[in-house]
Amino acid sequence: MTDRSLTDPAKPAACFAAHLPARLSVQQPAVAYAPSNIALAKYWGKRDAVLNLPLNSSLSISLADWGSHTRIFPAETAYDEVWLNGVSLPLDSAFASKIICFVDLYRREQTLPLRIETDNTLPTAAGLASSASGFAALTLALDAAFNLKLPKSVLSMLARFGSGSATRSLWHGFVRWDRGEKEDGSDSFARPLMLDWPEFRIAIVPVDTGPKSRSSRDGMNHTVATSPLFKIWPAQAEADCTAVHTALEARDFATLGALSEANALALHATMMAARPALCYLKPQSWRVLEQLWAARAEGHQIYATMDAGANVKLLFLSSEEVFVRRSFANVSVIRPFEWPQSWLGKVGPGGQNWVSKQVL
Ligand code: 2P0
Repeated sequence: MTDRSLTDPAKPAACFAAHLPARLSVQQPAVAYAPSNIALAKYWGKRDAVLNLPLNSSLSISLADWGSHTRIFPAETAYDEVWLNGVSLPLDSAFASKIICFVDLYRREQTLPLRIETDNTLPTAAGLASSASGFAALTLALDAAFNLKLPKSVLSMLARFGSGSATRSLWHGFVRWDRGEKEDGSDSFARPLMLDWPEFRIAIVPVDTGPKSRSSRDGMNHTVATSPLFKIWPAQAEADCTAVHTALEARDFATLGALSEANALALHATMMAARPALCYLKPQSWRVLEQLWAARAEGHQIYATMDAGANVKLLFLSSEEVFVRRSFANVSVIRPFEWPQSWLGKVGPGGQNWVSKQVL
């Protein structure tokens, strides 16, 4: 499968045009924040690479104050400027090109040079990818800068063109991205689950914090194209997503943890069966899993999930936090339902948490 999601202009352009005014102007400098997220039921494989539509639904937990802040201003020159963590990037760098391709989907033929600054709060040592929070924050900031006031469901759909996992980073807490059925992707966006679980914890056990050997997008496309095990993935992944959602609603942590771990291991099995094999996990990842399984055999309710990288994420409730901090080296514990109110804005009704986009 070729990846043309940002280079084949026709279908994405139609999708953006359906929600944008004919002409845009930067109404105001804008700033936005979006959290990163970890999927408990994973997205892996596309049913349409151009529209970046997933083969299966997925469900994630957002990482509170681990995420991306993005600021947008009119550029002072005729050219875009892209800054990452305080450093100005060459426009032909991979990061800047992706950002500019995404912003061009909004601008279409208009000349509207922007200065786009992103600061990630994700600790580099945690080895987490920032594309989910980065594209979600960019989508929110563009909405504010162009004064579009689009509904969150539409923002989630637009963020999908930057990165699939970004669809889920527009809210705090648990978020579900429905794969959708329509060919044009207009029903493929995420929604927050009205579910607070203050005791829920996620921890990152860093194994390899360097750059990935292969991007998730490449790895995903390679797995779909060559792995004989991938045939069973879409149906199993959809069933896992439904079951994870049900376990969450029942606050059944043991079932939720077991399902999430099985779903992640099945994902890695499809990759390992690809030809040639794709193995993101390292010997140290397996050692962490062995340690976790030994702890579980002794009664600790701790489960694991892994993404397109070697790091292991632990899922547990607050009653295990002391044990996890004591047992796993260099672990970072995240409390997904706690974040600094001062800069994240309002908390919505029913305990639902809204990412704010703040206008300067
Ligand atoms: C997920 N991952 O659900 C899965 C699990 C990685 C493993 O979404 O091609 O960067 O930009 O849509 O979102 C990472 O893939 O891929 C991802 P694109 P993305 O979190």
